[in-house]
Formats: sequence, structure tokens, C-alpha cells
Amino acid sequence: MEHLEEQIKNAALAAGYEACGTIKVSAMSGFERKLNERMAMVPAASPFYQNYHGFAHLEESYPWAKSIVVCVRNDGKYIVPDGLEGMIGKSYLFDSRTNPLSPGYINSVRFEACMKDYGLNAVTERKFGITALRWAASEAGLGLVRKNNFFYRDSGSWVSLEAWLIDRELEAIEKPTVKPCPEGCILCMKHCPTSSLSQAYTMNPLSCISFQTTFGDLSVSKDRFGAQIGNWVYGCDVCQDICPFNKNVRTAAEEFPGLAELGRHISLEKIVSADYGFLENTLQPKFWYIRQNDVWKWKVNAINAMVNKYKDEYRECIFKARVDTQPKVREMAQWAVGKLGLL
Ligand code: B12
Repeated sequence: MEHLEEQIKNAALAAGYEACGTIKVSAMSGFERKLNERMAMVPAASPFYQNYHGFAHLEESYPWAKSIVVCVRNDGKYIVPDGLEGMIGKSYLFDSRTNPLSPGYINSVRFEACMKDYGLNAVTERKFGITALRWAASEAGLGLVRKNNFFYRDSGSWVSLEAWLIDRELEAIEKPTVKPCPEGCILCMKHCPTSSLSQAYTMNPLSCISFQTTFGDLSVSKDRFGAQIGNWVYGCDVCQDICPFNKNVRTAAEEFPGLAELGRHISLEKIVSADYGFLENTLQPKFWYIRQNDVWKWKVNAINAMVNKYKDEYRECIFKARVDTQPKVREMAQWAVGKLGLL
């Protein structure tokens, strides 16, 4: 008869995860130390990180929880459609968190049902995670965190993490097979376009392109990193793409459902010219960090990218955007015309 820990792991592997471990809830206390260190290193980010203390104090919201089951899914198996590399962050292209039709979501629900069949109370938070997922996965020995803050396995950092709280005290900890970063390597820090990754194991979430292009606002009237953002429109992968441990680890052999078709409707020009119905009903449900009321950000971000790498074919599109229904888009287009000297 298999131990329950083994049964959980086997159910996770059967549901398509590449790794699964179980740690006690108390193992999260070390995360708070790292969180406090981060807030001390980047004081401007303290208000942002204030909400994350709960990740280390699970007993407050889940007094019944005894252990954390953490799983790793390999997203490196998916193909990036032509034209989207360097424009939309890969983890967002393959995001399963709110997509009930994606294999990741279906398997996550299946795995949760298995744990319930084993008599466990198993609770997760699929959007932002029920706890600090990188810390939990590291404590479970499934891999390690590198200087760019990403959690790595042999499949690189192209993995997404999920965790469940369970009401049984269990432990299944593995030994990571990956080697730590070489001492002298600073490639990720050197290449971070906005210097958000200012030091190893430290970053400023507010200046990270991933934040700037989603929760942030690239409108010209704001304090922003327009030029440094380059071609990115939603998310950023620079600190992962540059990492030697991410070279040749993506197999990119499978289609992510619906992505190739969606990719045909995405380019800088198509975004700037898109009608708001497309942005609200097609792009927003998939790329949900930009909210329904803010879908104008897609156009602002795309105009920003056009300015950074201007081509003649953008000209008409930028001109037309000067009469867009959204004032921030009009303002951005007007600014672009002046900046590029298009008159
Ligand atoms: C808030 C958040 C963000 C914020 C802030 C990012 C941040 N690093 O704090 C924003 C919106 C900017 C963001 C962006 C992205 N995110 Co995010 N994000 C999260 C979230 C919800 C919480 C992170 C958190 O708690 N931060 C607080 C800091 C202090 O903790 P931490 O990031 O977990 O990492 C620390 C500890 O693990 C500890 N640590 C562990 N071991 C060791 C060892 C040593 C020696 C040291 C010193 C420290 C240390 O130090 C780490 C770094 O300091 C997690 C999901 C979750 N619930 O965990 C996803 C998560 C971290 N994000 C993820 C991803 C993919 C992204 C993006 C790449 C998306 C994109 N393509 O643009 C970007 C990349 C941004 C970047 N360069 O980091 C993945 C990362 C997967 C991975 N392989 O690591 C996660 C885990 C989501 C998931 N379900 O898989 N994210």
C-alpha cells in the first residue's frame, strides 16, 4: 500500500505535472524573512508587498491547514506563435489559471478531485496562488530560485507553479538536481531593461516591465519607462531569456489550445487599430491582468512599442489613433506623432 504522500505525487504526475512535493505549513515562515528583506531593499515596493504577509501566516485564514502540496507544470512544451516572441510574456501566452478549457486548468481540477477522493480537504487559489509558490516549491526540493528570482528545474524557469493547502500533516521533500547560479554571472541583472532587477534575488515590482505593461499605466502623462520597454506590450521575459540555464530547454512542440488562431489577430498595428469589442471580449479574458475598463492600455502599450522601433507601415495607424474614442490613446498617438516627427 502506497503512502498518502506517494499517492498524491503519482496523481499529480498522472495529471500532467512534472513534479510535486508536500511541505508542512510551518515551512512558509522563512518566506516572511525574505519578504521583509525585499521590502527593506526596495522601500518603494513596501506598499505593494504589504499584502503578501498572509502567504507566511496561513494559519490566520486557514486554521485547519496542516500541509502544502506544491506542483510544477512545464509550459516550455508550448509553441510561441510567430510575431509574439518578445512582445507578450510567454507565461501569459500559456496561462491556464482562468481558462477552464486549457489542459492545465482541466488537469488542476482533476488533481484536486483526486486529493478530495483521498479524504483530504484541499483548497487552492488559482489566480495568484494560495501562498508564495516559489518558496514552497524550493522548500519541497523541487528546484531552486536563481538570481533573477525565478524558480528553476532542469526544464529551466519555463514552469508555472500551483499549490493546495491540505488538512493532513504530510511531508514529501525531494533533492533538487539543478546547480546554483555561477557566482560571477550577472547577465540577468545587466540586461533587465528598467533595472528593476537591481541585485541578485531582488527586484522592484513597480519598475518591472511586467507590472508596467499590465497593472501600471504607460500613458505619456505618467512617470514611465517608455523607451526601456522596447517591444514589450504585455509582460516581459528578458531576465529569463538571457539566462544560460534557459538555453535549449524549451521543447516548444505542442500547440496551446486556441493560441495560434489568436496570434493571427495580434500585432502592433492590429492592436492599435482594434475595435474595443475585440479587446474586451477576446484579448481581455485571456490576458486578464489588464482589466475590462482598462483595455485602452493595449493600444497605449502598442503605440509605445511602435515609437521604440518605428517602421513606415505604422504611420497611418498612429495617425488614425489620434481620433480614437479613448482620450489616453489619442494623447499617446499625438505624442508619438511629435516624437517621431511624422507631421
Ligand atoms: C506578485 C507577483 C508578481 C509581481 C511582482 C513580482 C515579484 N517577484 O515579487 C509582478 C506583477 C511584477 C509579477 C510579474 C511576473 N511574474 Co509573477 N507572481 C507574483 C506572485 C503572485 C507573488 C510573488 C511574491 O510573493 N513576491 C514576493 C517575493 C519576496 O517573493 P518571491 O517572488 O516568491 O521570491 C522570493 C523567494 O522565493 C525567496 N527565495 C527562495 N529561495 C531563495 C534562495 C536564495 C539564496 C535567496 C536569496 C532567496 C530565495 O527569494 C525570492 C526572490 O527574492 C507569484 C505567485 C505566488 N503566489 O507566489 C507570481 C509568480 C512569481 N510570477 C510568475 C511569473 C511567470 C511572472 C512573469 C514572468 C510573467 C511575465 N511573463 O511577464 C513576470 C516576471 C517578473 C519578474 N521579473 O519577476 C511565476 C514564476 C514562475 C517561476 N518559474 O518562478 C509565479 C510563481 C506564478 C506562477 N503561478 O507560476 N509577478
